[in-house]
Amino acid sequence: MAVQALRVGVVGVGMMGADHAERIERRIAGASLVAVSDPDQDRAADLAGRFDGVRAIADPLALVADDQVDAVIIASPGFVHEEQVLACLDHGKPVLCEKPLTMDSDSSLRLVEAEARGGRPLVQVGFMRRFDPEYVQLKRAVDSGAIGRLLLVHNTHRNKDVPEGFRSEMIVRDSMVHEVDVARFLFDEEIAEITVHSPTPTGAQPEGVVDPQVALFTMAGGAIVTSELFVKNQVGYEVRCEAVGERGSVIAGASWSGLYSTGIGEGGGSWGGSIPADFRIRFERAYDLEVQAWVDASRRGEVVGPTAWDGYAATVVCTAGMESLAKGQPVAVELPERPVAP
Ligand code: ISE
Repeated sequence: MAVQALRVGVVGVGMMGADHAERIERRIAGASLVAVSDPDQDRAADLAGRFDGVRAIADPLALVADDQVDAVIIASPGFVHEEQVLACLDHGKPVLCEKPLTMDSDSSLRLVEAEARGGRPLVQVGFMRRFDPEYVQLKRAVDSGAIGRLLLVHNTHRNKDVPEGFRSEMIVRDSMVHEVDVARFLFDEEIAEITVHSPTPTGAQPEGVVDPQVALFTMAGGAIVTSELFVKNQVGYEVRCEAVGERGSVIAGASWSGLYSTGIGEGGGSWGGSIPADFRIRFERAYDLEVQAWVDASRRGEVVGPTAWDGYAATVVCTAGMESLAKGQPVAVELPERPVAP
């Protein structure tokens, strides 16, 4: 392992990027924050000013190219990910890119191909549920055979609120993308078909916003995954996943769930403990473990966790999901052969 700490630059310091910058500086071993970049230069300067020796660099591509930056976290909006990840690949720098990898399948595939051409894996995608201790245990239980063959997975994913201007397809691309990755992760299989249903919408969203949504994924081997997405439940953040095998089931996230009392009484629901409103609290440990794993692997010259291919496959499934939402029909998911390094 390299003796030097990994010098990290963070591109995009909105809610998630600022959280990661703070994490690198305060909670991650073997790494230090050296630079940040954001189109809002005041925001970048404010954040940089909170830590010693951190520079705000206006141009994100200049941050990537900077010779004081060894590795990059990208937490900018998805529509600028392609050029920023490509820049990391061109400079041979490890990159942790927040989801979605990109906004459309072609650009995600271009990143997979560019990484394969470079002959060295460099991209980890920010599907942090794979690092959440409960999801890790659930995956272990499935892989150990303890519950027999995996037959069904049921996901619940509820957010308290969403920003103004939220649209129905963002539920698929920004929220359901996590369940897409969870399904592929648990089954070690691709998703063959997706149907997104639109039940009676909540009156809390503007007219025309389809919330909640219920998706059915048919896995390549025939198993079914259900995913409820409800992004304005007005109460708190609830995410859980139940895997059902031939002889038993396992749930991740039960201790963070409202179950019977969500929405009853003042100040949000509770069940044993409290239900946070914010995903950064629910998944704080997962983010810490994810970023620590990325730093450790980068210092070894490796990539662990979700790859560019996982990010690409998720983009393809979500694109099919948005088509299904619009047409009200199942849509098949087609993936090409996975590119390999020459
Ligand atoms: C957000 O971007 C996330 O990634 C959260 O994990 C998810 O729960 C939320 O719905 C997304 O908007």
